[in-house]
Amino acid sequence: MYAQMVKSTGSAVKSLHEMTPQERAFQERVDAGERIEPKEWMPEGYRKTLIRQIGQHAHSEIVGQLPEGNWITRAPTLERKAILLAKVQDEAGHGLYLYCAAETLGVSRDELYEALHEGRMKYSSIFNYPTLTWADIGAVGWLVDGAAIMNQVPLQRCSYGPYARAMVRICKEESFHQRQGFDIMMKMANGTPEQKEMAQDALNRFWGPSLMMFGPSDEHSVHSAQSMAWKIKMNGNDELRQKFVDLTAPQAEFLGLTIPDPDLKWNEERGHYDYSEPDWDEFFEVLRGNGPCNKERLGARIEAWDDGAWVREGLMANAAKRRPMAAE
Ligand code: FAQ
Repeated sequence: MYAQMVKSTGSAVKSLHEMTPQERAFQERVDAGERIEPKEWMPEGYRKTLIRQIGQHAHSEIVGQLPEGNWITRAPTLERKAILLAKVQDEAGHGLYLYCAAETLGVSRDELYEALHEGRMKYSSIFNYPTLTWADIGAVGWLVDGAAIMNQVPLQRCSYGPYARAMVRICKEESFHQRQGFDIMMKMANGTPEQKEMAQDALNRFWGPSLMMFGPSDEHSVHSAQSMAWKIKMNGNDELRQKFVDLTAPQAEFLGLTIPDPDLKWNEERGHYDYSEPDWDEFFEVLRGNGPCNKERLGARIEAWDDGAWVREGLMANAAKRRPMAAE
C-alpha cells in the first residue's frame, strides 16, 4: 500500500572524496556539529529525507490522538479525563510544530496531508492497534510515549535546526505523558486482581508493537546509514530498542508485571537485557496497511479532512475578498 512520497536516498553513503566540493563542505559542517538552517544550501537527498521523516513523525502525532481520544469520554475519574484531554491536545500541538518544521523545507502542509490520505506516506505502526481497555491508556503512556522519548531525545541534537528545536519542546511534554501512563499502570497493578489482570493484558498486547516503533533491525533499515551520516538520525534502530528494553524491564518488575518474553533476562557480560525480536512479519503487514486498525485510522483522518473543507473554503474566500482591499 505504501510507497514513499519522495525517494530520499537509495544509494550507498558517499565518502568525502566522492562528494562534490559543495557536498563536502556541507558534510564537514554536519560532522562539526553545526546546525543547518532552512535557507542554507543542502543536498537534495538531505532535504527529501527530512521531509519524509519529519512528515511521518507529524502524521504519527496526529494519528496517535485517535487511540487515546477513544477513551476521553470513558476515563474513570474527572481528574483522569482532564489529564488525558491535555495529553491528546499536546499531541495535536506536536503534530503542528512538526508540520511547520517540514514546511521550512519547501513542502506545504496540504501536500503532506494528501500524501498521508493517499497512502504515500506512513505514520507509526503502533497507532494501528486498538485501545481496548482503560489499562491500554496506561500502556500507551508508559510504553509508547516511553519509546517515543527514547527515540526523540537524541533528535534534539539532530543537524536540522527547525527539527531539533521542535524536539526540545516535544520531549518535555512527552516525559509528562510517559509519567502519566506509568501512574495509571501503578494504580491498576496495585488495584484489584481484575485491574492487575487488565494491566498485564495491556502490557502483553503493547510490548511487541512498542519494540517495533524503533523500526526494522539495522540490517533491514534502508535509511539508517545515510540518515546517521547526515545526523538526521543520531542512533541506529537496534541501539535505541536495546536502551528501551534496558530501561523498561526494571519498571515492569517494579509494577509487579511480567514482560511477555520468556527470553528476557539480564546479560551480565553484555551489560544489557537479552530479549526476543518482535514479530517482524506482523510489522511489515501493518506497514502494508493490514494492521488491526489501519483502515479505521486513515478513514478517520480522511473524514476529518473532508469535514473541514467548508472551513478551509470559507477562509480562502475571505482571504481573496480582503486581498484587493489590502492593495488599496
Ligand atoms: N512505523 O530505514 P528505516 C509518538 C518505515 S511519535 C511505520 O529504519 P528510518 C508520539 C520507514 O519509514 C512516533 N513505519 O527508516 C505519540 C521506512 O519506510 P519509507 C513516531 C516505519 O526513517 C505517543 C522503512 O520502514 N516517531 O509516538 C516504522 O530511518 C503517544 C524502513 O525503515 C517518529 O517518527 C514504524 N515503527 O527510521 C503520539 C520519530 N519504522 O519511509 C501519540 C522520528 C520504520 O522508506 C500518543 N522518526 N518504518 O517508506 C525516526 O526516528 C525514524 O523515522 C524511524 C524509522 C526510527 C521511525
